[in-house]
Amino acid sequence: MERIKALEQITSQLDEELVICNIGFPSRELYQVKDSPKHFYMMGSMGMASSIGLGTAMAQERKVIVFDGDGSLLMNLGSLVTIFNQSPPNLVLVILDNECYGSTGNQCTYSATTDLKKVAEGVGFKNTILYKESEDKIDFSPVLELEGPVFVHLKVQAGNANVPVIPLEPEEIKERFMREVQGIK
Ligand SMILES: Cc1ncc(C[n+]2csc(CCOP(=O)(O)OP(=O)(O)O)c2C)c(N)n1
Ligand SMILES: [Mg+2]
Repeated sequence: MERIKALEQITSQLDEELVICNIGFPSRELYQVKDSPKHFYMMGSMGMASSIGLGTAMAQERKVIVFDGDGSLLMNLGSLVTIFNQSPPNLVLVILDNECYGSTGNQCTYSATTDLKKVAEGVGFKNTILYKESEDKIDFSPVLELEGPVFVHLKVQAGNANVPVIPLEPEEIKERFMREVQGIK
């Protein structure tokens, strides 16, 4: 499955959940398929989506879905250990694994040889789910019913959709997200 299709299918099954998305094309693709004040697009740093998701999950009760990349998770693997040990029941970490740094030209990561689901299990995650690249339908409801933290390993095709950059300033994204979390209209 293409990454944009995975994002489209999963977000169409979400309602009140907050979403934190990885830098680069994943955020651009998510913005293209669906924008919402419930979305926080991480436009600066690799590796930080999972940490921001952890903080957001711990600070309030709504469910938080993090879309992270294989490269970004590998850059900040310590975050996985912290997430497991803090164990927020409302956090779902979805790794969109295309086995490469897709947003910067498809340079290979090590996720073809290091199984990220097994890494999460080794860290201690009890609820881990794999969606293979060959799947063309994602039923996300079993994931949403599980107690967090949940680790979803979603293998996707390499390649980026032809989508424009997000026409919002980082400050705007942060401020509307904070208003949403605080329940301010
Ligand atoms: C700390 C840091 N290093 C490098 C970059 C440049 N960079 C932006 S996105 C990206 C690739 C991200 O790969 P991955 O997390 O696997 O996501 P994908 O684009 O493959 O979906 C890189 C290297 C950055 N923004 N921040
Ligand atoms: Mg990647």
